[in-house]
Amino acid sequence: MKNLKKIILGVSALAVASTLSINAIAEEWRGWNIHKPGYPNTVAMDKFAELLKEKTGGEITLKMFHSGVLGNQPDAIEQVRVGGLAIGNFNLGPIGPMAAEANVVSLPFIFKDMGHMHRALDGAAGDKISAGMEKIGIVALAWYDSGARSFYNSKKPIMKPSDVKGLKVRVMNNDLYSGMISALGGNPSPMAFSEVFQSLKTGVVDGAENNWPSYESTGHFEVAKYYSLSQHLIIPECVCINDKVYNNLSAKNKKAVKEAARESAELQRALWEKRAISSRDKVMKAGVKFNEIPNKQAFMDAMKPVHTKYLSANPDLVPLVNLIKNTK
Ligand code: GTR
Repeated sequence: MKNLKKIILGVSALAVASTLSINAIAEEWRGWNIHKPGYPNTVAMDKFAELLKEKTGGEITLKMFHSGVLGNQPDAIEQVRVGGLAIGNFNLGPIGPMAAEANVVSLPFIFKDMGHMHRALDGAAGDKISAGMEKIGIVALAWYDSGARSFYNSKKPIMKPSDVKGLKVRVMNNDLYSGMISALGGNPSPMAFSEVFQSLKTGVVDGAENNWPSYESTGHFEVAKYYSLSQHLIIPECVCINDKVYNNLSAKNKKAVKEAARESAELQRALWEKRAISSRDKVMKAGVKFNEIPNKQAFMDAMKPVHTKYLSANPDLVPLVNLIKNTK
């Protein structure tokens, strides 16, 4: 009897040990992405999963969930923070309210153009932003592009700041964006990305703001025909991972994960450039009423109070803002 017990214990210990070693060598991660199939980020995140498997010799696999099926973006960010999800492709906009340093990219017109944003993110400012994100449990593995966001609406062309007056404009969840619309005299309406089409269609909101590919892929162009090239926000995106998941990896796998994310970012940026053009062409052909902004400085001046208010409430971020502004 005693011997039998010993044997049973021995066998179950062996079973536990082998499960542990299986867990140690094979990890399956879940990843969140808001975009549809074919969108540059979707293709690039699938590539990331493929490279991850290849570079870790199958030790890590990533199952991607696209089209926001795992929930809205602020919730998904929270899930990556607490480890309910391992990976997400996030826009820094909704990360900003949780990580102060990441929020500076949401100050309107802080970047002059895409080149300026890339140089800042790839340099010292990017390191400070990453460090701020690590404080909330998120490691940024690589940066994706998201173009420049401009206003669109169903009512009229926006040529000057006062044209926004009285318009109900959807924004992402971030007080800086609400402040930006209020500064122009509009009514900000924070709302999940997935709800915007219906809200535009039924007149719950008059307009929103986004880059060409999202304006096109969501079908917003069908229900909000005026696109006005304000380019007021250039917000980078990240391939983000839960810090514990990342820090528990072997040095070899950490390197593999970073490499896979960076290679996927190269692909995303190349696809982005093409998609920005093809999306613009597609919506133009569909009859979108497009206009340039004759005097962008007027928008910068009108949105200046957003910077002043934010930096007086967060004086410790002034050096980071200056670092970005002075990045050549
Ligand atoms: C897109 C971005 C998404 C999401 C969306 C939005 O450009 O890629 O992550 O932030 O905008 O407006 O909610």
